[in-house]
Amino acid sequence: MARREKKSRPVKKRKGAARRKLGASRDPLAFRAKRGSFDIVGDVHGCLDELLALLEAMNYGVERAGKGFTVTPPRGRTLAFVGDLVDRGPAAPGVLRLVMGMAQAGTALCVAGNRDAELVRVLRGGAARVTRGMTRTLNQLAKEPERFRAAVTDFLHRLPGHLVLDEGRLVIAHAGLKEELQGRSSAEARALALHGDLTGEKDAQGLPVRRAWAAKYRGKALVVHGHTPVREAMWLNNTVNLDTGCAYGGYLTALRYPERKMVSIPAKAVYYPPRRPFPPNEKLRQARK
Ligand SMILES: [Mn+2]
Repeated sequence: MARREKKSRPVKKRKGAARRKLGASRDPLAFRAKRGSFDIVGDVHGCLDELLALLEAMNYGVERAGKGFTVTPPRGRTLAFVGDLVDRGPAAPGVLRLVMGMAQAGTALCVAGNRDAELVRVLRGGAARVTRGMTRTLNQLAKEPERFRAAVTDFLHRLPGHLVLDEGRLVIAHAGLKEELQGRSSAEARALALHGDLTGEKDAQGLPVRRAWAAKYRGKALVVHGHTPVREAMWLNNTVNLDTGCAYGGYLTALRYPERKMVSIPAKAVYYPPRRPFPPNEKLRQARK
């Protein structure tokens, strides 16, 4: 496991400061006191071109630095990701370089998606079967140096299951998270945040059936999530789904918080065929009742 960053990190005297580095712990409360403005990006799935266009549309400064990027957010803003950086799309290593670089610089936060966790399992040789979308990511990573794969494994493994931000007013979790589990570090909270509330059944397309947590959500914190592709960003109670299926030829979407403004970039191509058409939002809403 790559531990390089530990050696070079200066020791800070301020109490609790060490916790504020993403990856220092999986504590979902490590950034609870972080105020300011966030730009929260939905499931990227290796769609680097769209991510760069999205950053440009939000006035982030982006410079290429070798194989990576130096990204400068507009003053007072922090980028955040709902997870699923990898799988399916054309340029997972580039996406990882960008996010890892920003996390290291303290300009981006990220929570783990189920596909990110799956990639860690695969890279460690622990996955039972590898999907077609993940094979694509693995082929891309095979062209990278071993130390980059090690750094990716380490970075993704250390991602928190969810994050509480803005003094508890904002929660970011890949598949969302009910109020009782927000701020909890338990295995249950992590499993729900990464995979959703699975019933154990499969639908007609062979995809797992999930319980509709958002329809019942009455929590005070705004929960920003992804995981289930929808045609356009979907608000439901105090939750919002930002997975607009970029890898499937949809859009890459960000929520600007606290403004609650959406920014979307259309996918340049259908990178991966969807297993089922995205349901129109109205239908999805009715199905959740
Ligand atoms: Mn997902």
